[in-house]
Amino acid sequence: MADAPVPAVPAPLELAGYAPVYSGKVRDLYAPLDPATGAPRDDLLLLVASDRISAFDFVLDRPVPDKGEVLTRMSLWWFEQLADLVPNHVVSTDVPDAVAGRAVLVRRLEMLPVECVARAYLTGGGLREYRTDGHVSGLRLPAGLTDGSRLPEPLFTPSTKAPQGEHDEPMSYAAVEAALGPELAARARDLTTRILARGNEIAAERGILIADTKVEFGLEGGELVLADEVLTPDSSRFWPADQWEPGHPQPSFDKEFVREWLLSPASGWDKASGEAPPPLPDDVLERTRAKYVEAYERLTGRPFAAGPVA
Ligand code: PZK
Repeated sequence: MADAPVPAVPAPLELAGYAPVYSGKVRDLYAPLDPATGAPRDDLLLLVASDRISAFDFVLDRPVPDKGEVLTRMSLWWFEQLADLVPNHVVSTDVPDAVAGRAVLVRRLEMLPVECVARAYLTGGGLREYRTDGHVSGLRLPAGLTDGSRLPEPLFTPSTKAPQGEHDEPMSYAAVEAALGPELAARARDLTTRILARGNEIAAERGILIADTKVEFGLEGGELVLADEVLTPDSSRFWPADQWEPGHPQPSFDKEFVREWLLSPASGWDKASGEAPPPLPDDVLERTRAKYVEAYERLTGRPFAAGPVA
């Protein structure tokens, strides 16, 4: 018998009263069904964070317990911290029991066709651009910066929204203006950099640096509304502040144990093989869960407790 095709992502959960709309690598979107007609509503979405984790561009086989809840709560907390800067899409955290604590009902917005990225520290793709010609996203930077250097101020480094499985490509600011119009482009740029600056003002006092972040905006009545998850370790690079040392790649606050184990002889995995990584052992999953919880508790000053959002 022929093998069944291996799905890229698991089938989304069956949720009574909701229809699946879209599944990403680690999150799923549903539309609530109108109880009167049974038809999907076009004004609301249920955003569900799973416990899935990715590393080296693979979604790993085993979930990290409570990851979806920790990231959902962290994002909700950031929305509150940012509420004076930008409105957000949140409607309610009253969600089905099966996804309690890790789902949010949101307004369905017209999403911008641009990935809004800001960088406060130089690494990754920004560092590669800098090494090529001293510019990042068309902006000239001082000489002598290295991997992990703090930038004079957060930079807006937008990218294209690539189809799933492909990598986003850097986008010039002129291309953002062409896509959005100059007024909206300037507003998106200002908000994106201010969100990261505010994030770092808060996080640095609590031992976490946020190197860069990707935010999603939608439009409502011509105004930008902050959507999706914000300032989580899945949308941002979190670094432990006490280990920050420019000149080499910084350890990841959340994924360090995962990457370390996958690259160690214990995993038996060869990153260069193109093969999927093996399942993580229990202790690596447990220590990784503890890092997500630690990030949440340090940032918010609140103890993490699984269950419905109060
Ligand atoms: C929306 N995504 C990304 C998130 C996924 C994919 N408020 C909104 N209105 C309209 N669209 C979106 C949102 C939000 N947030 C977000 N794609 C569309 C995404 C989570 C799971 F599968």
